[in-house]
Amino acid sequence: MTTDTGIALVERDEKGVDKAFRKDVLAGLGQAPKAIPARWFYDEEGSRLFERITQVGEYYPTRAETEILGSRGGDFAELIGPGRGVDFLRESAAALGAKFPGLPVHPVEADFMRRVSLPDAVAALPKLGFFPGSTIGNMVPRTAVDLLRSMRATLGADEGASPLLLIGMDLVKDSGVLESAYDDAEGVTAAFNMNLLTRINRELGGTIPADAFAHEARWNDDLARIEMHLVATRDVAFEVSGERFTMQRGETIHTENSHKFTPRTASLLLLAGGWTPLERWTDAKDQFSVLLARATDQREAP
Ligand code: AVJ
Repeated sequence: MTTDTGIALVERDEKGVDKAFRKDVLAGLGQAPKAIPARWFYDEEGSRLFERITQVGEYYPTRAETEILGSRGGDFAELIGPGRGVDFLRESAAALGAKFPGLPVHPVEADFMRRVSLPDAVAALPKLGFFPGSTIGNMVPRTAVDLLRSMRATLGADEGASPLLLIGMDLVKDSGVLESAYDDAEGVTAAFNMNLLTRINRELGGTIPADAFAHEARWNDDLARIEMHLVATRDVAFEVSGERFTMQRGETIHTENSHKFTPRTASLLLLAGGWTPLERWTDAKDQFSVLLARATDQREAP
């Protein structure tokens, strides 16, 4: 992968190992409790499994968000107005170009956790950021605030017309519904979680016995989030990149957080990140929300 500036996004060592992956896995397995960032789920197989998750019956977020986006086009158009540049992922660029021949598409591949420099073609346009899927929920609040702030910078807040942000945020609901959404009967989410071990074994020369681990989705009520863990079902020892690790039965590797919001916590998170909520929409069953926000101007006085 390269960025728009041609700088390699993935740094590899002489053996072709992704250095950041190895660093995160070794650090994560070396700490207590063990935890590995969720971004490493998405190798080719993980991305394919995530696509399947969006289609299983219990995983409601994608359907609920798609319902909102499909039914509220008129509201968005009215509030957003014409003439804002939109940025898209490269994978969807060709498809979008074919579907909307009149829409110029400028794909940029970059790490969105940092300020991204946008193509010159959209430099002068007022911007609308679009961040669907409740991906913001994968971050702990501190990191989510950092991301919201870097989005302000990417979209040119404090440099002319204030940018807008259309963002999907999943809602707190019955914990049984949430746990099923992250532990579907068909086992697709379990396969998605377990694939991380396969990836570690393949890419980092790991010897983790997959049969010693089970997928678990837990609702953490204090922090309002679903946690995904890989639970050791027996005492286990293994190596990764030549380093040895042991786990006791019942010990877990924490692999993902998916925070859920109420209208107030969603609003507070956006405000903390420098965005003022303007409007909020939900699907018919009130499962998921999409919010429109405007970059808040800096001010010292109340
Ligand atoms: C794409 C990150 C929003 O947290 O719901 C789905 C990922 N993990 N099932 C989510 C995911 C397990 C998903 N996000």
